[in-house]
Amino acid sequence: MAPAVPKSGDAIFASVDRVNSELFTLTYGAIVRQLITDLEEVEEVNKQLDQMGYNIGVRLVDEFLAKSNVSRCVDFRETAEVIAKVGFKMFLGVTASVTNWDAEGTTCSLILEDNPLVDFVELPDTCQGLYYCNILSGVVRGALEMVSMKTEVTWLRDMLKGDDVFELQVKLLKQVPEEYPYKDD
Ligand code: MYR
Repeated sequence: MAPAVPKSGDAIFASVDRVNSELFTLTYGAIVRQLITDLEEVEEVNKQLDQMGYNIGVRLVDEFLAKSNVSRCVDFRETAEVIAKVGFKMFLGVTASVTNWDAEGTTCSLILEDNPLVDFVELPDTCQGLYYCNILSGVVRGALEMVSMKTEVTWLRDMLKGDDVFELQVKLLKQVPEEYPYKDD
């Protein structure tokens, strides 16, 4: 029998297309607000949001691979484009652009000009250290780990802190091919 309560975070990313996007945004806001109340320190809230996102990402990647039909990417550059154009579109309803590559092709930035998570949101002065969208960095990290890529994912720009866009830096730390779930044939 299906559990009465979904595992941590599952409901949040239950395909945006099937959920009214305002309800999605307000539900996420309510979760963040509750975490602030419960944990008190914004650093702890940041960690918790990241962990929730990670838990979602490791589960969501199966749905992504099944629905998107993307084939195995040849390199991290292609993976980044897939996340930005297909993954974000599928689960967040918006696309990102990929920029700021380093010379090695292992670090880039995903730029979001539009982010439905922050509609109606304004950070009070007491929450300036909050990475409100930290769930997204966790989702990307968790999903990539399931396709063999250990990454570090960091917010560099945040519209809630006055920046013109959201910039999520994704740094490839290590690839572990044996954990890759595809079968090559
Ligand atoms: C590959 O590199 O072989 C293809 C694997 C691409 C993994 C894409 C993971 C999707 C992440 C979705 C992020 C959604 C954020 C809202």
